[in-house]
Amino acid sequence: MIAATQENIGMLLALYNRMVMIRAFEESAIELFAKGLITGSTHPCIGQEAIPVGACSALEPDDLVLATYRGHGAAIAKGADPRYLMAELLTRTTGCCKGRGGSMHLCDKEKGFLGTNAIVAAHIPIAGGVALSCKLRKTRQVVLCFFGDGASCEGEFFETLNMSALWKVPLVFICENNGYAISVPTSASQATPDIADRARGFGIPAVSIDGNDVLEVRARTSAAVAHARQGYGPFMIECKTVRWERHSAFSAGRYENPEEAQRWKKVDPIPRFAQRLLEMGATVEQLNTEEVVARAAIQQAVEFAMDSPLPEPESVYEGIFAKPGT
Ligand SMILES: Cc1ncc(C[n+]2csc(CCOP(=O)(O)OP(=O)(O)O)c2C)c(N)n1
Ligand SMILES: [Mg+2]
Repeated sequence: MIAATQENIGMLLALYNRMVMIRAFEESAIELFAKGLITGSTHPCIGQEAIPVGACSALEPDDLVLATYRGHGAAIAKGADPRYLMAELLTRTTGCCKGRGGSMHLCDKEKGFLGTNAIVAAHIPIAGGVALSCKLRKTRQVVLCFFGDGASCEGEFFETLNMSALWKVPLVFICENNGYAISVPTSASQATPDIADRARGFGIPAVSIDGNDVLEVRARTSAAVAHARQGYGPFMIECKTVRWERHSAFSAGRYENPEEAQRWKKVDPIPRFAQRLLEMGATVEQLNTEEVVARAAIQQAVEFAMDSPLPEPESVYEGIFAKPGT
């Protein structure tokens, strides 16, 4: 329980700002995709903002994060500049990966954001390796790995659970259980209702929580991060949430039932947190100010990206291969 002091309200308003910023970023991404300005695909995390914001707010700045292709929000929550992220979505030279990655491959090493990945579950063993490196080098950093319910059916997930538990690496698994893998509901792919049970099977402590409650996500992640930092090994938090109206900005993965497509709105974490903030003593003006500031930052990010050049065709191999010896 967080006391309603002015200092705490300031911190909570900053979380609210981040959630609105992510929402605005995703709304812009959908708009730009519809205009044909984003090539490939883009996977909004609309309705799931409480998870990256709550979880990343429990980290120290030098802790490390890996996420999925639905990871724009995780990148923003870890502190990556939305201008460079938006420029990456539009494959501009100013993008965080110089326009080589696009929407599904965002990275900001300076901010400890080690990347999103288009291959389902492929980043989970990478996160295990990063956590092992932190342990061997005694850096005291903790690694946070976001992944979906669909990814939790992949062998790489189980292998990483096993080895990370065996080697007690400082890794926190954050499952974003949004109930669907494209068009497959978890009821058709999971034998048990809680994905957290799988971690327990490997001796990893795990909890299933309401992923649309940003303060719950923050509190649980803080405890898990402390556990990992103290050398007790991995921890898993299953955040139950509801996916937005389709899998990606493409029409693929739409819910067949139109009512289901709107289900996320009933549990939207942003108005829910706004209500909580008002009850804790924040004012409507304060919330409005955060909203205006967050949306203006994304408007600037879009303008920055649109004004940035596309890479020259002859630069196609630049920044792709490591130079020998580096
Ligand atoms: C190894 C692999 N298999 C299949 C795909 C195609 N694919 C892309 S997203 C996705 C669903 C993943 O669902 P989930 O892990 O629940 O994440 P969500 O999209 O719900 O965030 C699939 C099967 C892929 N990208 N990689
Ligand atoms: Mg899913």
